[in-house]
Amino acid sequence: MTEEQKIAYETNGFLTIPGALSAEELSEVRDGAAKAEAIWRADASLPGTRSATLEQVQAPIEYDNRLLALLWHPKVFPVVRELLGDDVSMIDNDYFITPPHTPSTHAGWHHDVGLGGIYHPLSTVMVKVFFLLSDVNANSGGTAMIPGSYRFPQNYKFPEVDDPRQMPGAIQMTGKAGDAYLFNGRTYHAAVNNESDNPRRVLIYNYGHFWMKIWQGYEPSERLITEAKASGDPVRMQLLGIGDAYGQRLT
Ligand SMILES: O=C(O)CCC(=O)C(=O)O
Repeated sequence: MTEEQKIAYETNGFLTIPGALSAEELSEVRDGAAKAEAIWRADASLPGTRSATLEQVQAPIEYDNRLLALLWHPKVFPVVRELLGDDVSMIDNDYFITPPHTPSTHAGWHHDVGLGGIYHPLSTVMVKVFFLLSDVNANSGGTAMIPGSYRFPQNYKFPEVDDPRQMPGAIQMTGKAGDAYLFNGRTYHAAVNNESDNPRRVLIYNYGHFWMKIWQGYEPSERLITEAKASGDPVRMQLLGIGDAYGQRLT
């Protein structure tokens, strides 16, 4: 990480990586996401949420290897590894499509992580990355965050609000397709309503430590495990949970 990135992350608990995907990568990833979406729409038994507030293609890495490879994207993954450490691993992954004119938010204010036995304000337990596949402005259903909230005392009581935008001190993550942002899973965040005429499209990759369980429903398929082992790539294997629970780390 650059000094600027370190200071921004330490201050806010989040970081933006403008232009994380080149134009060519964005085009490939959009193509992969469109294929995943088409398969998912054609078969209602495939996992994910289908509602007026969110369409969630669960575990997009199962649908297209271009979406899988974003897990170790060379501009983003090294930052995640630096933040979490060499025992970094995948916790879950999603493709979120927020429909235009949502009746309400799909995600009110929350922390992603609150595990027992850990004092979270001093810990980095999860880091979540968003890749924007569409331009996101302040009214197109993006993520809102409270800067610095990952360090707030564990028992801090945030105000309750009806609309996520009413939260005092909140900022909105906006950006262009191809940009990425990431945040410490303890950073207090929400999604705002999509008031625009266009769907918001984001790929989400959540990382934790190797000893943590992969979120239920996101355990990699036998196919992904077999292919990862055949690749011999230590990063790919570790990210998919292959290794010893308490000894596994990248060198
Ligand atoms: O859709 C968003 O921007 C927020 C999603 C969210 O709250 C989460 O992934 O935990």
